[in-house]
Amino acid sequence: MALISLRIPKLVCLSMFVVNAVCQTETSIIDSAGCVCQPQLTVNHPANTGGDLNFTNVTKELKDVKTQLAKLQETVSALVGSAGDSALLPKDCSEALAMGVTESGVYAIQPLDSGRPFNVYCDMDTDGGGWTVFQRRKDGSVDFFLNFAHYSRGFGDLEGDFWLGNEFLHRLTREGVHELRVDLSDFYDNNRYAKYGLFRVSDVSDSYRLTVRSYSGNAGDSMDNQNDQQFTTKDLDNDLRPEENCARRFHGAWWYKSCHASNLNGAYLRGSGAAYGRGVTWRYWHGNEYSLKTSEMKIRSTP
Ligand SMILES: [Ca+2]
Repeated sequence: MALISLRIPKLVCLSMFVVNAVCQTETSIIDSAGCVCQPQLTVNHPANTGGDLNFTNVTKELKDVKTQLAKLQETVSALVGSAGDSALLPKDCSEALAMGVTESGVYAIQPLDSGRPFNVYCDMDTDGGGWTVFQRRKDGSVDFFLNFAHYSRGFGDLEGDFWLGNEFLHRLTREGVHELRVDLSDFYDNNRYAKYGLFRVSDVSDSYRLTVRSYSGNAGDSMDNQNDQQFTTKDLDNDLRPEENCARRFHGAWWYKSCHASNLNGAYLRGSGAAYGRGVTWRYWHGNEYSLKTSEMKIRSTP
């Protein structure tokens, strides 16, 4: 006698009449709720007549199962899709903070534009938290003397020394008002900061021109000199110094004018005696011949 063996999951209702009903029993073929519940179903071949479940019925049940599986797959796909939906990501670290994230670290964000999400380091500890960090110098382990394309897309390690990328900076600051905070330390473990009420970076067609205004803090205003300047790298001279590239002269990449009062992407020269203006400098704290130990630049959207 030919047999067709059909394995179906226990306690799953497969009837087209009752969906998602709880089966009454594991042993009956069709229970009172109209469900097919038996874990292993043995069906007679049509040639062997008799019984309620003939081949036609089983074929119909199989079609129903197939339909329900397809629907289930659609539902699961939709759920997985929504779980990865960038619309659920915060637009920046300040929104992440508002959503309840209180630990500093790396998080995915999605600015309010059509671009892709990307990872940033959120500083949730300093000055109320919610800061999206875009630059860090910590130990000199990363070479910052790089070209325009590197600075556009960013480089380094978000947990260590890095530049997030001018394209991301533009995407983060194109809408709304953002403040800038610069945290600095020297090799005597002194800390200073500079804060600016307005910070914005234009797009690549304007060479990521900087807008920075409204200083407060205790490090001195060493960004004002760079306000309204385009970004200059060793391979793209956008500065106002004629016949010389400020990035090459001062071994950095910055919003040089002609040239700078700060050079936080400069060479990591470790403290005093650094070559004039070439180190990680902040003129109105330690002057141009002292290369700072650490630097962090971060932005936060303001309500
Ligand atoms: Ca020049």
